[in-house]
Amino acid sequence: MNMMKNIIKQFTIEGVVEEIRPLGAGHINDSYFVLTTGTSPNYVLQRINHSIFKDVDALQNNIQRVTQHIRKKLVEQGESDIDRKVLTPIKTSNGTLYHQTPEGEYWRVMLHINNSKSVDDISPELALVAGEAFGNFQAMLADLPQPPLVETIPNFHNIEVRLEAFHEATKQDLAKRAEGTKELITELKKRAEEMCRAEQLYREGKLTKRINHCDTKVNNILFDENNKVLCVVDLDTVMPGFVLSDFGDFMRTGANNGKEDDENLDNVFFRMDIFETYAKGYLQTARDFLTPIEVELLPFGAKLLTYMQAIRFLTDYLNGDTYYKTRYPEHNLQRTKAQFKLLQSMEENYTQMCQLIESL
Ligand code: GN1
Ligand code: MG
Repeated sequence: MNMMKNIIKQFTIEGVVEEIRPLGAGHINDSYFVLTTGTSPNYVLQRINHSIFKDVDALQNNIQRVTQHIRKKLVEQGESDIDRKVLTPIKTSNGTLYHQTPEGEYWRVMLHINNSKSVDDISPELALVAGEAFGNFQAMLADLPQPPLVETIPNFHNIEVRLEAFHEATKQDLAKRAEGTKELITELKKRAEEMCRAEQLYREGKLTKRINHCDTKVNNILFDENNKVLCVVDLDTVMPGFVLSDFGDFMRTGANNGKEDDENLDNVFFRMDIFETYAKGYLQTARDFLTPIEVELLPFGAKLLTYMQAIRFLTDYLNGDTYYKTRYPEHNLQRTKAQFKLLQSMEENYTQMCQLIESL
């Protein structure tokens, strides 16, 4: 606590810090809520996971460019209450976007968005506005001036690279867990070729890359008291990619009836009602820039991102849990099982999903 009070002092914040407490449930960075006295703004303090985000400078620079660009758009649109509609990074007294401690830790601060909430259980009505919000996010960033954003994690959503890492993990079997997961490994390998379709289309010049959020989990949208979307958060992975990523990752989280790591797999199945309204909302704000093939591939995107997440969780399990924070020894395995169950449920609904997109 004292250590964190010292860190927050490095940043140009207003007011007097009253309390610092843990915040949120991210798997990568550590987040804290910084409460100040009186009417001064509150803040979010984060320790950046530097073993995952190796180039913190580039990371913070991306976020600065993205938030400034969105802010400019909001001003032009005559929006009010802009500090609640886009993240505001806070600089250190040296003018830098992060603070490095003598121990080599990296910390950053942003304004906390007051009276906001994230939801894990979404309704069709919320899915509609969430779809609009993520479509709008892509639309606003479509004309971000050059140079391109840095890939903060190279090949982040490249399934071919993820599969290589997976195959390597099954071979090396560092944690001696391959035998116990044989069936899952076989099931996932069966689908590998199909899942490389987007990368293949990209190589053939038929599918383009745009700026994506690349972590459109349902809880990365903040809503206000009246369930209006305020803002998209967690901008660490905003980078060029397929729009399938953002559409798919929302489906993976928002349209899952269960939890990402649900211990009861009966809870885990794909919700067509969420798919339908999210797709409607998304197409409303994104239709202008999407190409026909991007639209056609949206249902595939849902499968792809769910599959990719299963591969990533299982790879981490096989490697001995070095990437994701885990709460118990088999956590990554449970996550894999839940993602795989969701994938199977999407497979069952696939024809219907495609028909729906066509009808929209
Ligand atoms: C990680 O930390 P969080 O929850 O924002 C991960 C995402 C995964 C997600 C799975 C940088 O996101 O890619 O989809 O966990 N972020 C990184 O819940 O790897
Ligand atoms: Mg994230």
